[in-house]
Amino acid sequence: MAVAKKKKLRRIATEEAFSVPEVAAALKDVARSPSQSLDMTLVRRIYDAPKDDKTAMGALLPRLLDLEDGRLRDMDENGVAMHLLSLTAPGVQMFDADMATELAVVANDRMAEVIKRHPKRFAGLATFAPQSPKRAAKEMERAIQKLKLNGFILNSHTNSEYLDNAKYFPFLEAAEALDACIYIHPRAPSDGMAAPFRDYGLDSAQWGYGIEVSTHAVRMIVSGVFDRFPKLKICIGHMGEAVHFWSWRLDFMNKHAQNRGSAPKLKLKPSEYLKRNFVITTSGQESPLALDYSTKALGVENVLWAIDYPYQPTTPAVEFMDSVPVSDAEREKLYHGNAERVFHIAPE
Ligand code: 1WB
Ligand code: MN
Repeated sequence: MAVAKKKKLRRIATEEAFSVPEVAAALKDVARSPSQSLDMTLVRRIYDAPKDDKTAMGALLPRLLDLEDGRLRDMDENGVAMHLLSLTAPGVQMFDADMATELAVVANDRMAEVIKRHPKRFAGLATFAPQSPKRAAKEMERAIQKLKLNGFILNSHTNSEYLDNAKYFPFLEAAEALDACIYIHPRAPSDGMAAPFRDYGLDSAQWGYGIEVSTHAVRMIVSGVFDRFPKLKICIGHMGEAVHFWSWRLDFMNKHAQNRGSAPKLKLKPSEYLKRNFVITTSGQESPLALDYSTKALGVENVLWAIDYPYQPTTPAVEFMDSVPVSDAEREKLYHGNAERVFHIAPE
């Protein structure tokens, strides 16, 4: 029996990837470039795959580009009401500033058209080009005010730099003023820490992605970004990339680092910024034990359901959230209530 018929729940999935032909073509050019970035392994496999590639990797690009056929069918078959769409990693962050800025507009326009055709099935996180922070802030305003999109996607570092860098403050200020959450999605670890991730398949989802984004989140916290932008909201996937598992030690050791002058003085403890400025999603991390820890550490209000389509299958993600031992009220929050609040999606 289809899950949809078993339980009537509004399932909003919050880390669901897509691409557009223009970005895919530009990434194919990146795949053929001499870049040493650790992302190249995946970029080559997905965007410059041999024509006869019948592996799961070979099937990814058509699924990323398909927004209204196979994707809607997959959602219907699994009782998924809505995908919160985001341009897939590495987004526009491997292009030069002008190209990245132009392609962000193209991707946002295309996504907004699809949402307009299916307003009950799709919402979307807007892309922007961090390479040009002032133009990024402009595109953010357009995305929220004109395209009515729901927040932003950032694929972690840009040219190995992180959001604690003051050059990025113009768009952090914009995101805060727009009351729009920035979802920090993984890409492969930045150049300076790439070496131990180059073998054993550690570059991407197995391990490198989590280390990259957790490091990004911790850099933002300990640098004082959230004292400067106290209302800024950041979302991180994969059950919070384990950052909140470190809460106690972060608090303890950050105090030491402050006292010896290695870290700036902060108004709050790291764990307090985690609760105030972050939400997490369950994308591709279907562990009841990790979910239980997360809701206890961060509050059930701060945990949102996600699939990680098309990189992870939908059915187990639905079975996971349908069956975890939480109350009905908590399941409603995890499945849709929190997503509606954080990403300004109209409740039904
Ligand atoms: C994978 C996962 C590859 C994600 C990706 O390429 C992204 C993977 C951009 O499982 O290999 C993802 O978004 O989680
Ligand atoms: Mn993902």
